[in-house]
Amino acid sequence: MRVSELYAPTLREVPGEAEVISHQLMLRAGMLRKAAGGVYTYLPLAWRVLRKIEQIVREEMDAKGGQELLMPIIQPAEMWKETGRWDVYGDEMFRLKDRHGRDFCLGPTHEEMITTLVRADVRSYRQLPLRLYQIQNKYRDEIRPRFGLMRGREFIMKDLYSFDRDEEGLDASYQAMYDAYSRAFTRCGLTFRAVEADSGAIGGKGSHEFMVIADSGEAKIVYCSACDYAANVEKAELFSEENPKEAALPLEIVPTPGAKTIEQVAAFLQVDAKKTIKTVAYQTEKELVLALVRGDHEVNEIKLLNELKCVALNLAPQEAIEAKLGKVAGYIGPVNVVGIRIVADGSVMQMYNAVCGANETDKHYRNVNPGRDFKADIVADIRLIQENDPCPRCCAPVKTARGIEVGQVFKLFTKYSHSLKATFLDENGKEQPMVMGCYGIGISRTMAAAIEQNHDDNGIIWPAAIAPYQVIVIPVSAKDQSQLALAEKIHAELMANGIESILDDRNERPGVKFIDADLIGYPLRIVVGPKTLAENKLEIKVRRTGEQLYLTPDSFVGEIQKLLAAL
Ligand code: 9G3
Repeated sequence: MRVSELYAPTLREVPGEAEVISHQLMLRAGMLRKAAGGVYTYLPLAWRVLRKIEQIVREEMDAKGGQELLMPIIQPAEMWKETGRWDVYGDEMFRLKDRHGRDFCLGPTHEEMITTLVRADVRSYRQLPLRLYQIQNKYRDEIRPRFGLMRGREFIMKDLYSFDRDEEGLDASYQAMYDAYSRAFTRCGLTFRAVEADSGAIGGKGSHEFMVIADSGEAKIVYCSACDYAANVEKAELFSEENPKEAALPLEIVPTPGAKTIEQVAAFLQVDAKKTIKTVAYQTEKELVLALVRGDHEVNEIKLLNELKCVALNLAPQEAIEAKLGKVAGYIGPVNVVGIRIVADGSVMQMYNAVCGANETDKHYRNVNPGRDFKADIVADIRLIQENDPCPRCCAPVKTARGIEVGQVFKLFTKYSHSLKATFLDENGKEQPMVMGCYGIGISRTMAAAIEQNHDDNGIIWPAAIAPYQVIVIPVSAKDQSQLALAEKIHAELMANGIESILDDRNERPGVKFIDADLIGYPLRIVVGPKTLAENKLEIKVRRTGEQLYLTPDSFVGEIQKLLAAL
């Protein structure tokens, strides 16, 4: 390829709407152009990167028995109605009607599609396990598409679905995918961690998310400083913290004028926040509930939602609280509450002589002893893990980081095979539901994540395995025929040896060429200039390290291949 022919309109300025570096750099490097909010055209350089990521993923899927197919993007509503999900996903689902008025959606995911396909043809245990996957556009009408490809409304996903005869088979598929993901992201040159993730209503150890560690990541993860524990904060479990035993003192109500927040109450009553109970009122689709955590902790709303087995969970609006407890916002508490379910974090139930709201304005209770002064309908781990909390595996302090979710592996068990009646006959001719897993990789998001993790002030630094081209050859002056001729020769020899080279044959000042090469992020740069001819040496620059080295024009290919293998 020649830069003079390449469609990669680079920009000097950073477009205003781009908030994260990967979005800024893909626009500036002439890789991406926006068609609409969250909808992009991948220009040639980006498409070359995406195809490399896809190919790495394909190889790892195939190595684990994956069979690639391609399902429709447009999906009939009927199958979504069969699983009851047509009405669960509201505006996030792109819906349309055909000319006969029949309902369809643009596929946000393909559990319904793949299970409907397999149930028609798989009748016997002999046909299992099956691991079927596709690499295809997905559509989700995000309320606020942003961060470029990180949260788009159309994005490329590899989604694989496994069908096994039992949970043992599912565990094997899950492990196979877990390993394949680790290999694929390693080959893409990414630093990532697999973290335990919330598996929703299915619960259990049903899901891991693969996170590329980056400050711009939307996901918050915790990882242990001592063992290999790592989890999405939504999922991270916690011990109930024991407290030193105290004699239960008599309950008393005390005036706390204007002290509403934990900090205000703790200061007013001269107690540590750890001795207060934080009461938060939530509204589900069924009821108002009170969630209790220790004053220095936060409610983990995903855990609470899973405990309550509800579909919607929001902070209760003032009027809902008043209807049940009166005008006492800021002073609510669990003591003497009737007709409202109370969910308490385990650590609350270990407290002695605590402080909590008295359900009276400007009043709090002291010496509250859980069990004596109030009962909890549910006692569970509903608190949000925080930096330095004890690791649930080894008690060492946990650290927090932000991550970009690039992959997710998920045990579905019989969730879809049950609702869609995808069954097979076992050895004894008994009808059994297939046991499923689903496994997604955000291909386009992985490209963005690679940039988030590999860039500097001059632009992108591509890992060699996914770079749009591996080497750029730059004649210092394209007007100098001898320089251009030698550059052409070098370029041709690289290509002849299977190295993807691009030649910057533009009639531009060398500085402009160097700036563009650094912005686009080719791993290696070979400069052909006056010195090359006079002293018979090629100047090589390694983009990642800035290292400069010299090779002789008649034996450079081997060295270039060695350099690339390490990048
Ligand atoms: C929808 C819409 C958005 C969605 C879903 C359905 C997320 C939906 C979860 C998954 C689970 C796995 C296979 C690949 C890996 C992830 N957003 N999910 O089911 F209708 Cl509008 O997609 N699916």
